[in-house]
Amino acid sequence: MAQARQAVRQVSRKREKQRNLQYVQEYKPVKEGIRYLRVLLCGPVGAGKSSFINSVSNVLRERITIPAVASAAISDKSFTTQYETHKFSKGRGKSAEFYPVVFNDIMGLEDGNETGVHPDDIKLALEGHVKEGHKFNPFSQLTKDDPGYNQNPSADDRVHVLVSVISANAPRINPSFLEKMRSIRKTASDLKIPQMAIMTHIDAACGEIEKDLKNVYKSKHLKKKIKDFSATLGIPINCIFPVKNYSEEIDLNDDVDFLILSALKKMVDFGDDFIERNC
Ligand SMILES: Nc1nc2c(ncn2[C@@H]2O[C@H](COP(=O)(O)OP(=O)(O)O)[C@@H](O)[C@H]2O)c(=O)[nH]1
Ligand SMILES: [Mg+2]
Repeated sequence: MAQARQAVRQVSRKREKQRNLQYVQEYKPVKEGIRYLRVLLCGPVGAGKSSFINSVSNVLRERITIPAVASAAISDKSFTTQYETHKFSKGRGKSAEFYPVVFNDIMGLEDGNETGVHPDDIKLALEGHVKEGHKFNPFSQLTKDDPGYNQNPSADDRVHVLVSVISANAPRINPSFLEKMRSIRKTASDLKIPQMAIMTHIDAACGEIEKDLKNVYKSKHLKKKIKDFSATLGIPINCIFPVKNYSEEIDLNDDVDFLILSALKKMVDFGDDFIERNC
């Protein structure tokens, strides 16, 4: 009996995954002049931002793809705070194009002004004022005369959804990170940009989840983590999505995909609402 119930659950999860996959693969912004729905991932070094972007690439393209962003050389890579848009190719050869959902990531929020991107620069990024390829300087903010400053951002240079990225395995959230994140979230709220969060490393944080990702909604430990995070950052619990990123896997896995897709679908929905109302 229990086995039969489990089998039914498994089938319905697979269906939901397939539905969400099709939904994000087929998504297109309907507003004229908007080619891209832009998601900005924001969080400390090592939280799993690059891995999430790679995971989205794997899920959308339905195979393990070569990482667009390497995470191995963490010491150098993480501090090259260049503003770069990550796109995912759709189709192959001559007919290749890009999915309309694109990602930027900004890191190093937790280390004071020595390595992190200044919150004011992140605010400029939200409004689309940061040009592609601009290298953030933690010691001096981007100004209007800078070549990296985009004077006239188009509607798709702007950020359409802000996602905080946090590791479930971090012992505590750094207070200086929290303060900066709050100030960025305030700006995003003023701009009416929708906000949500993903909690990564859920496998590393909880043995039960590591054994079976399907235990994600049963884990008391994770529930508490999400509740605490919601309280400190002020993001509602239902806008915090637990994910396990692809890191060492050789093949795709339905349970990993399921969580990535739940988060991704929400990003698309939130971003699309913003585009509809404000662009
Ligand atoms: N176990 C596990 N490892 C992860 C997860 N997400 C990222 N990692 C690993 O954590 C490290 C930092 O991730 P990375 O994506 O580079 O973080 P970033 O600095 O935020 O871009 C890398 O070694 C990843 O393989 C996850 O969900 N689970
Ligand atoms: Mg990274």
